[in-house]
Amino acid sequence: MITVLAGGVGAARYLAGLVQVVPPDDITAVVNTADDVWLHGLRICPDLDTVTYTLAGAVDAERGWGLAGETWRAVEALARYTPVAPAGSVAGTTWFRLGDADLATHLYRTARLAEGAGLARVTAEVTRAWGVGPRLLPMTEDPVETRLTVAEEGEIGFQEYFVHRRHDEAVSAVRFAGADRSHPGPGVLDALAEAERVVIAPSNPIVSIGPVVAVPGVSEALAARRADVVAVSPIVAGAALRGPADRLLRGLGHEASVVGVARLYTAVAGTLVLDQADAALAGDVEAAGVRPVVAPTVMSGPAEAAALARTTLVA
Ligand code: FO1
Repeated sequence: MITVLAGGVGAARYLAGLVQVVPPDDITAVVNTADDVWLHGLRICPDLDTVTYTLAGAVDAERGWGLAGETWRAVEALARYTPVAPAGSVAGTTWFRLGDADLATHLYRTARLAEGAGLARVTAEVTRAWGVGPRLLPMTEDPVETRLTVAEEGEIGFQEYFVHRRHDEAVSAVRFAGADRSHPGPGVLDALAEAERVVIAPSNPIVSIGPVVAVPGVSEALAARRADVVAVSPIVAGAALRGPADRLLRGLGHEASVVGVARLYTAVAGTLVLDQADAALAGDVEAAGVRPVVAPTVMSGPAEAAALARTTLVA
């Protein structure tokens, strides 16, 4: 079994490569849930859904999230109510766009949670409905929420930062509210202990992998078998391939480079796969206490994703 620590788009693409080289039912992904939101009375789990839709071959490939061929009639109809919603109400929120077909996933999940099912069980049902082979485990079933401190207002929620403000704001602190009281989701610690290899996907180390590692017991489980843990840098030539990872790293006082990533992962990963563009920094990664493996990491298509997956298996 291979266990993968996963955020959203980068992890989903890596997993789509991994299923080409390993039997899908040998793969477990432990997925970030600190991006989750309750909106319109619905529980939305963006990273779980991004991974599910990608592995099902149903994702909108250009956006990287949501469903291909999606329509937006519900959210467009909701816009009628936005002007009448009183100050402080989120009922008329349309900046977080829920597609018509995607809504079905949130409806099903929310109804099952209301019936008393845990998120791990509901996730297994959702992935089964989509014919997804790998097992997706929520990092926790407890509420954990990424909160970011921005210059003027103080703390804001993750989707407010990421979607509403287009991650275009300086962040001086990040915390995972509730993480200290949370418990690993069902199966998570076993998946970390029993895997032949644990891969930290090329996801944002601060806001995607950070929350997973902040769940009590996870960093200890990784540290206990650090030699079998291989991380993939999401930073290539000093920049994130998508999203705000480079700016977040700098804002929080880290180096926005493979060396900064290596320093963050030193306690939990024995090996870091870095792109050929960063080959000159391999010595500095080694000096940070992580064994560097230089290989192509940019997943421009399915063949490149499969090649990266192969690299992480032999690294
Ligand atoms: N990302 C956006 O940039 N804009 C959106 O309106 C948006 C809606 C959305 C709805 C459901 C879902 O599962 C994901 C959605 N995302 C949207 C992506 C999401 O914000 C990010 O994928 C993650 O939270 C970061 O990993």
